[in-house]
Amino acid sequence: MLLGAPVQEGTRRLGCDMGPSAFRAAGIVGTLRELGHDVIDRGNLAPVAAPARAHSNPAVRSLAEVVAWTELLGEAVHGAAGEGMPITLGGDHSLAAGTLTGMSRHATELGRPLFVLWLDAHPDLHTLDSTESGNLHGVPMAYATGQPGFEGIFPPLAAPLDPSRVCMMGIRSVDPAERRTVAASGITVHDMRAIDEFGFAALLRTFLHQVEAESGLLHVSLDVDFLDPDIAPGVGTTVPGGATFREAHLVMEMLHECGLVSSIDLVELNPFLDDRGRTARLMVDLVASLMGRRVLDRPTRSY
Ligand code: EXY
Ligand code: MN
Ligand code: MN
Ligand code: MN
Repeated sequence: MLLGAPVQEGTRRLGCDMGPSAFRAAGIVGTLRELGHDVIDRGNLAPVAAPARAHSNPAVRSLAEVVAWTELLGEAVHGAAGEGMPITLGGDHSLAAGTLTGMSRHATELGRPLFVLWLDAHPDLHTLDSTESGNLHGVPMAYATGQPGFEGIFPPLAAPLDPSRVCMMGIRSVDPAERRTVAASGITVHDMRAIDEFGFAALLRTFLHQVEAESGLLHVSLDVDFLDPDIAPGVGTTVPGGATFREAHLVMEMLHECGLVSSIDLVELNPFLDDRGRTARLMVDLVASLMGRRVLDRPTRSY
């Protein structure tokens, strides 16, 4: 099920709210239907306006709007998860606070652990107190893993993510406060240095084996800036040295073959910065690989 989430409030750079339209213009519905999937496009969601709320950190901005999106997406993704695989079309990465709220509730109801694969140049691990930019697309993983300061502001999660069930890949831009959280939290963070040395396949295989061993649900959060800017310019937070075309497709192909993916976020696409839809089309192609497109028939396999 496709959920359009034109979330813009988590970043100052305008354009992410056009992301859902760009995914549709790049043919995401037809591409998935050609692979045999029964695709329901729920259209774009829109939260009711919320009264502005300040925070003791003066840099924090659009807090009320991001909280409203979190509540709305939590409900929508929880409902969609009961009917199939929610694919949330962003919108900036603050939307992951909502999708993870919904999937946390769904996994808890099923009595299964929730795992997250975070594909991003950034760990998005700032708290409301530590963020310097005040852009809330930099905080969703701090919220989802139960870091302090979100209580009473964001909706409570059915169960905070166990950091040992979070794997980040592609990381190459980490702020000092996030560096401290990474060191203290137990989240598995494979920065591009680790990827260079060990490769995506070996590191991902280890994580997927853990998900399978615990009969977990796997939520995949794919930030466009995970990819190298040379192949994906349509994003506001580019960082050189990202995943190549084939590395990204390999990750998606392995995710399909493991059969463990329960839900997906596609975030930070900014069509205003794109090059004639090139990034949008690449993201749709990556989703096709995640959803089973292959050059040759390959058996699914256990990890
Ligand atoms: N860590 C920086 C900040 O907090 O502003 C940059 C965050 C970029 C977040 C994008 C969504 O991945
Ligand atoms: Mn991100
Ligand atoms: Mn449910
Ligand atoms: Mn990012």
